Amino acid sequence: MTEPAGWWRYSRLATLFLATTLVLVFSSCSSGTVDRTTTTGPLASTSTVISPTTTTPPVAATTVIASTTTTTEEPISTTTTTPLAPLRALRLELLTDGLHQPVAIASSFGEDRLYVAERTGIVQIVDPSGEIAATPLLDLTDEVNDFSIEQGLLGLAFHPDDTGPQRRMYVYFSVDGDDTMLVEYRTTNATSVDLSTRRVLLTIDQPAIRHNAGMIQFDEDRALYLSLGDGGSGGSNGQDTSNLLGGIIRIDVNGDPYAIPASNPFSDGGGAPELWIYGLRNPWRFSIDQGFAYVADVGQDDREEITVVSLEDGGANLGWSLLEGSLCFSERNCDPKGTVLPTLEYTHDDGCSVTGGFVYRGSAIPELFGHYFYSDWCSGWIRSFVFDGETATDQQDWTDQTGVPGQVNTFGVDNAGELYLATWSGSLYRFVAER
Ligand SMILES: [Ca+2]
Repeated sequence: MTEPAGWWRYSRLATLFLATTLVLVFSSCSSGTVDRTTTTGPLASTSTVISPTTTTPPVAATTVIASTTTTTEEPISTTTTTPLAPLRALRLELLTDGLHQPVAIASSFGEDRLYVAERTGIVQIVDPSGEIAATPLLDLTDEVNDFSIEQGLLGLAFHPDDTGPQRRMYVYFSVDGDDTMLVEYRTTNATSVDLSTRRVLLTIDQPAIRHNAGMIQFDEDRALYLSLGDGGSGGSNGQDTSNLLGGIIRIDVNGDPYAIPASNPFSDGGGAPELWIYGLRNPWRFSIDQGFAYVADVGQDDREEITVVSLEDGGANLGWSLLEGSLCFSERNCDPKGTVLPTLEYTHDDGCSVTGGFVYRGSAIPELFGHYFYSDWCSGWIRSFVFDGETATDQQDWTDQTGVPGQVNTFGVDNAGELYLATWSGSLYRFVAER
């Protein structure tokens, strides 16, 4: 991206998406390549690269269950370990470049198989080798409205409790009239959905075509969280707790059509009972890890931000549109008292649209255990930090090792906790170690 700095001030994300899309179209027509700008932002000068300085190499653990000859004793569990060679570099392994605008990655039905939501309304099945199944899991293209780049099928999650062939899955998408919906389906098996099980949980009145967010996650108590942008109408929905816009909602899907968790901050009044936190502009991607939500909120003119919020801190006000990051936005001399400031923020000299990822909890790269990964849609760098309960520590920029994969739409994890990302141009990558 080589536009002058002032360009951003008067742009909106949708305009950016459209403009960048046109750049992509034209560049692919003319040369077949995309000019990917690498970043030299503030982190670059201070970031460090993980070097294997530990004297005890990380190990890959495998558990062996020893059978016993009697039925009255518990099996004896022993653990054998295989030392791993030192991590030389973090790489992105291309699984496929055959997706179309992938926006969400979910897992269920066995390790490594991924379900990838494409913005136009299709849920593709991708096997561990990167092969895309000939028949998608779900095709909602007749219903999904993908007119604007911020509309379409935007969120996908499976219910973590379901282990049989009939599993509940949740999709969030735009429809005609520009409203958005949260809908539940049940699978018939790992490769098909019973469309007759469709159950509409929510229809959300949207004032405009932008800032629809749409990430769906479950916590350990099996509450469903859905991020909703402020609607893109320029109003103050972020600070208005009477509607669901500009917040993350938390609902219990075991209801008709859902129930309100008693711990929700407005379950007894004072705001929309579904609302969990508010003060958000366009929380496109967030994830939940060990009692915390990592909320990445796409900024307006100057700042991109990630705020780590305890799941026990319902009612937190993350500031928008009083604040953009830690800067006053709607008022020149604002009082940020009562808001939660970002755990991490960066300026638009360093990107334009944060893409939140996940905390790595896999076993293939133990050096990354506990590191939260994220990217920026315009710059394409790959960065991580470790949340220590209060601050973002151990901030690292991995781009020298991974390269810039493109415009990162989303991250995802498989059932084993291994990390993936998908780009606007349709590529799906797995994070792998070079040893
Ligand atoms: Ca904020």
